[in-house]
Amino acid sequence: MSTHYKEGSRAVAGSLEQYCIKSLPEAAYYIPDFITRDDEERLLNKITSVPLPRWTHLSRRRLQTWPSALTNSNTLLDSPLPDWLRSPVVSRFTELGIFFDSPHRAPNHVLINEYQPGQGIMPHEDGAAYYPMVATVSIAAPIVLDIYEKRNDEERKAFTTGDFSGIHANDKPRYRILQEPRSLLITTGKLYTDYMHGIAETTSDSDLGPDTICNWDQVGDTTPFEHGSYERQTRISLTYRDVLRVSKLGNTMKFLNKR
Ligand SMILES: O=C(O)CCC(=O)C(=O)O
Repeated sequence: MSTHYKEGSRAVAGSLEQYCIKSLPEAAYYIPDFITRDDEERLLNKITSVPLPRWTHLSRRRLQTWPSALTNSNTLLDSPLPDWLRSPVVSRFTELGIFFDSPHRAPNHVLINEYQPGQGIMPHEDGAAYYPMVATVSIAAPIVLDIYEKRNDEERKAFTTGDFSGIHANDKPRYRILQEPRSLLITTGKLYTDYMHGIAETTSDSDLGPDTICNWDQVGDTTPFEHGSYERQTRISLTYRDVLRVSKLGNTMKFLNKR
């Protein structure tokens, strides 16, 4: 069993390695055309046809949480992801060996963020509730993800407590990753734990090119960006994670409801 596991890990590292963004600290992987246009359309249809209360409206974006939000103690009530979020995405993760080493060997939680032009997300870190790996499928439009260094304790604290008073976080990002629709971006390791990420609130992403975008040579098609910028359109991300603490209470409640 353990031998098989080790062999698997080596194979995984081999197949993922070709997608590694080499100019970043360890580690990020970018895979253009991870899903097909049909897959993208199916996901879009599902996401946009859920009942309105499924969306949480935030000031700068809206959000769906699957299968449910975490409890106050960062625990997930055990419940499977719906089929449309599992197939084909999670089966492709399995083929690539992503989440192979995570506690549940697969993602159990998905956040779906929708950004209109001009919307974004403040630089932040994803925190300790999750195994340190995020796999992000982008759909509908491109967007640039900014990566920031965490520089001091005060800033670290602000991002943990959410109290940004006294923090001037408008420094330039250290790295920028261009995410095309249908692509997959995986961040893990030191890049996950020691850096923050965010999306600028802008109506156009500019200054795009080989010197400013760290995955430029891995972008599937640079034609839309050849003038160095593009106008934002509505972009949706699906971020897959493995929540460390899972309570069986979720299944018990479902059982009781069925009786
Ligand atoms: O939409 C994205 O690509 C980033 C989302 C994000 O930062 C998060 O869910 O923590």
